[in-house]
Amino acid sequence: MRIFKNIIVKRPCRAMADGITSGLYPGRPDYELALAQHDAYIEALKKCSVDVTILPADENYPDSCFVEDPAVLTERCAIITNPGAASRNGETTSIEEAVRKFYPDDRIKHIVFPGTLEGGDVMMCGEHFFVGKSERTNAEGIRQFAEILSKYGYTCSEVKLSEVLHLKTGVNYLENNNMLVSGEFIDKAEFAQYNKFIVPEEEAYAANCIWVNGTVIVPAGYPTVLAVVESMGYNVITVDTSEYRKLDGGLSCLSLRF
Ligand code: CIR
Repeated sequence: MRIFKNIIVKRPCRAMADGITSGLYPGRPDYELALAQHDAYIEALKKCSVDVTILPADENYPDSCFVEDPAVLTERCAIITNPGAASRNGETTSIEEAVRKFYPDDRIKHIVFPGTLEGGDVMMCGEHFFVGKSERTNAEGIRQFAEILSKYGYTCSEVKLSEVLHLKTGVNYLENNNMLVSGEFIDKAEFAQYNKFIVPEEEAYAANCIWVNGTVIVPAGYPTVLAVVESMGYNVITVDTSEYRKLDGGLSCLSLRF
C-alpha cells in the first residue's frame, strides 16, 4: 500500500477574498471562518499518520493556500509546475523553497514556458498519472510532464476536460482501485478499469475527496458521497470547506501529499 509520510499546507491569506472564482459557488470567503476550517483540515491530516508542514500565508498571492497547483510531488521526484493562471504563476517560488527540504536538487524538475500545468490536473493512480488538458494545463505542459515522469519509470496519459476547472475537480482516486467520478468523467473510457462510484450532480463538489493512508477525508455537507465512501470501508473524516468552495477549491487543492 502506498504511504504518505509528509503533507505540505499553506495558511490562507486575507487577500483570498480576491482569489480567482468561476462564481459557481457564490459569495466572498469569510477569512476568519476559512482560518478555522484550515485548522480543522490540518487536524484531520494529523490523524492520518503524516508530518504536516505548515507554510505561512502569503498576501501577495490570493490563491496561494491551494498548494496542490504549483507542484506535483512523487516518491521519486518533485515537479515544480508552471501554473496557467497568471495571478498564480509566482506561487512556485515559495513552494520550491519548501520542496527543497524534502528532495535533493537533482530530483527537482520544472515545467517551463510555453508549457503550463497545474497540479489540480494531475491524478496519481499507482505508477500512472492522468493529466487533464484544461484551461490551465496545455499540451506542451503535458508533454514536458510525461517526459520527466518517464525518466523515473512512471507513465502518463492525457484526459481532455471541458466542464470543470481541474481534472480532480471531478474525479479522484481513492486507492484500492476505487475512484469517485462525476459529470463529464463518468463515461470516460480512460477510467473504465476502476471501481467507479458515481457522484450525483447535486453533490458534484464532493467528488474532490482525498485518500490519506487509509483514511478518506470528505467535504462536509454531502450525505450521498459520505455514505458511498463509508460503504467502501474506509475510515472517514469530514471537514467543512465552504469558504474554499467559493473559490472553486476543495480538499485536494489545499495540500501536497507525498
Ligand atoms: C483557482 O482558480 O486557481 C483557485 N481559485 C482554485 C484552485 C483550486 N485548485 C485545485 O483544484 N487544485
